[in-house]
Amino acid sequence: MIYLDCDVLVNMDIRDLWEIETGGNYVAAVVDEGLRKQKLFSVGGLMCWINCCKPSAYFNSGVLLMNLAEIRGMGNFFALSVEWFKYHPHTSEFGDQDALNALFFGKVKLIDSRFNRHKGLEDSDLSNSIIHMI
Ligand SMILES: [Mn+2]
Repeated sequence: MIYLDCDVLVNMDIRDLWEIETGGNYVAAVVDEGLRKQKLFSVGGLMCWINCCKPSAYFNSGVLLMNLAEIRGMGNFFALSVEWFKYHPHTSEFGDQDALNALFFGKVKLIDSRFNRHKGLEDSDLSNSIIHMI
């Protein structure tokens, strides 16, 4: 299943995303540039560890290719999400994105940045991309 935020513009053939092999992973997604640049021993980096995973593996949840068969194998995903929020009431900065990174950690396929390109990046080539506004 493909999930797209409401603030994305698909400026490419969506089949390029659909045809990516997720393998045994829960999801294929693009690394979150904002967090990837955080040093591990920075406030942002440590918060990332506390919430879910290492900054270099933290993905942006605005564009997802989800492997529903694998995800269903986790059990009751809704209950797992609620449980995660119960234990992270004060540290979660990015809400659902933190929860997804925590629950999918270790089974994420990171894909090319053209599948979730942020509009604000000056050096971004927006052709043949999925453009994400925020
Ligand atoms: Mn968005």
